[in-house]
Amino acid sequence: MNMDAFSLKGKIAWITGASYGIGFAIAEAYAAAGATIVFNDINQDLVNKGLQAYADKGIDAKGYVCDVTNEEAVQELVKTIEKEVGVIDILVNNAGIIRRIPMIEMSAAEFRKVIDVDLNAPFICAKAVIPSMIQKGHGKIINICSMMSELGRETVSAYAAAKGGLKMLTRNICSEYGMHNIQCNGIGPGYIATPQTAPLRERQADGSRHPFDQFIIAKTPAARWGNTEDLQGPAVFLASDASNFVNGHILYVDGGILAYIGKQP
Ligand code: NAP
Ligand code: GCO
Repeated sequence: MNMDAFSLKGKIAWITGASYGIGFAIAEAYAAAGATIVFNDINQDLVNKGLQAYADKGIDAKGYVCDVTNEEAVQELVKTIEKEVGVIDILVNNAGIIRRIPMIEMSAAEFRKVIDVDLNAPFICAKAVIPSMIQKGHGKIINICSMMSELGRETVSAYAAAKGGLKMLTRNICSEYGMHNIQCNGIGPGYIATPQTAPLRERQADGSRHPFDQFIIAKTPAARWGNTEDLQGPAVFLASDASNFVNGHILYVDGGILAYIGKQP
């Protein structure tokens, strides 16, 4: 086997919401594999923060301000990227939010906001890049799913509904566009130490670990939270030619959580 199959040389990768966190780590890995990095975030301050962070890593990334829930803005952004950088080979739908509210206390507006960012936006971004991928004869779409694509838990009804839907959107893009040599797969991270999960890991007043922190340690065979670097290899694989016959798959990178009943208290 030629290991160049794992290379991303000559490819243009657009990672949404990638000023920091999981998106940034994936972009860093793609750059190391040879890709040109394009990212967006929701405001200029975050884009500037991201540009500096990429520059600090020696990555000449292109950053744009774009709210991925705004279809007109996304269509315009893709046209700009195609003019200024080139046709997008790899889309990572990473941008996401979570609102941890008991369902019966959550407003419909709050529920819709999570669905808008975590499910409607991946549809909008994939719809914007697929026509050029068809013309080019190949494409890779990677949707960042979640444990909540498979499991529920208290207070994350909107997020679980969105991420469950994102799993099926992934399978449907595979089904509808696989004939054009477009592979659409998902990555399902376990519990990863990023700003999004910081509230679940806060030390208690007495210095003890957050109860949820202890819970995740007991639920994970690896007995640790994931870090963003744990996602880099799987993300490169799904973006590379090495996965050209992998389609509609959700690759869980969870340290074994989904396989494990949990450590006896
Ligand atoms: P994060 O630290 O909160 O970063 C999310 C990024 O998306 C932020 O830069 C955020 O900008 C951006 N964003 C939010 N709404 C946006 C919009 N409308 N348009 C453009 N950008 C937007 O989250 P993360 O932990 O890195 O998670 C990244 C992805 O992985 C999310 O889809 C999340 O659901 C998923 N995930 C995370 C974990 C985990 O344990 N951390 C596990 C499984 C899946 P702002 O700073 O302005 O919000
Ligand atoms: C939560 C967490 C999770 C993680 C991730 C797990 O409140 O349960 O935020 O949802 O973010 O999605 O895969």
